[in-house]
Amino acid sequence: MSNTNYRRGALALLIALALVATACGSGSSDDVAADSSTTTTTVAATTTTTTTVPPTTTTTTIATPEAIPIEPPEGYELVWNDEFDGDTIDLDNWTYDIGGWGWGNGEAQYYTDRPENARLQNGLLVIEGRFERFEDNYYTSARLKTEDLQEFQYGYFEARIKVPEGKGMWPAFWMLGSSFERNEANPIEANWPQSGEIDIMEYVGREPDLIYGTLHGPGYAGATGLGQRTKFKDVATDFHIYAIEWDYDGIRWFFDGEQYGEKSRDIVGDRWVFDQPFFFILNLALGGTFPGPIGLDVEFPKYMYVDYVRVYQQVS
Ligand SMILES: [Ca+2]
Repeated sequence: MSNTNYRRGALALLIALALVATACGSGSSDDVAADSSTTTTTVAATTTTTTTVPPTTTTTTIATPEAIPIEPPEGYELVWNDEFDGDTIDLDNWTYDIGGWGWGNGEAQYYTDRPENARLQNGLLVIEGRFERFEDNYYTSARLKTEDLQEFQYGYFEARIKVPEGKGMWPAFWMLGSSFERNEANPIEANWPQSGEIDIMEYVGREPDLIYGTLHGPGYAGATGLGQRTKFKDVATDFHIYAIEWDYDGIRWFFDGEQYGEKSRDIVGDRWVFDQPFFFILNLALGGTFPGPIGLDVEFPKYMYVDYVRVYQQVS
């Protein structure tokens, strides 16, 4: 999910397209050239843009889905979970990534920590993608993480999630290595992918029947990540359980309890970086190089619902 290099080309393309759109949208550059015999101040006036963003609608959410009891896999026990049953997000478990710089992927949203974008309702974590002007962005959403709060090495990790459909939607349940560090002065710079990334689930609305599970590390990041995907019709119409089983030997991916992929440490030799604690990230990105542009027919707000996150580890 997190990435820098291979997506920069597309980001540059998006910026170029935006510049072209701005130039065309002003509808005045020709007029300026024709009417002005000098290059004086008329340009500033004609390039003023007005942007109308429709008001956001009142939020709605779905009812609590039928409960699934906590049931550790054979040989495992529950070591941590968040069922999202309270009134407010538990800040002993979660913190926020905040900002609108594209997150290395040309993403369109500004991530906030406002309840408009992330809250608990009906026993669910609700992440809401909104079409609204915020700072320099035209969309908002949320990205929650357990960094420095809940980090785990090895185990069986699962979340029950209902993803939103629609072109440009990019919900994800994933992990970064606890050694991950971002350069605050230049956030695109980080020690990724050396720090490692485990994508338990990625979903892009333009491929509505596909679920992606991927590893990123040194020499196998971004477009060359070690991935697999599984096909399931109408993924976005219901809750599903997305999980991995991770041990010293490798990582295996599950969709509703069925294994659909496996990556063993042997395939990358000493470039395997999955022997340290990792933290969780839950987010709904909007647009960007992996999902592509947000569809013109997409109706906001969009919701990603998470019923729980559960961590099991082997009984010692
Ligand atoms: Ca719940």
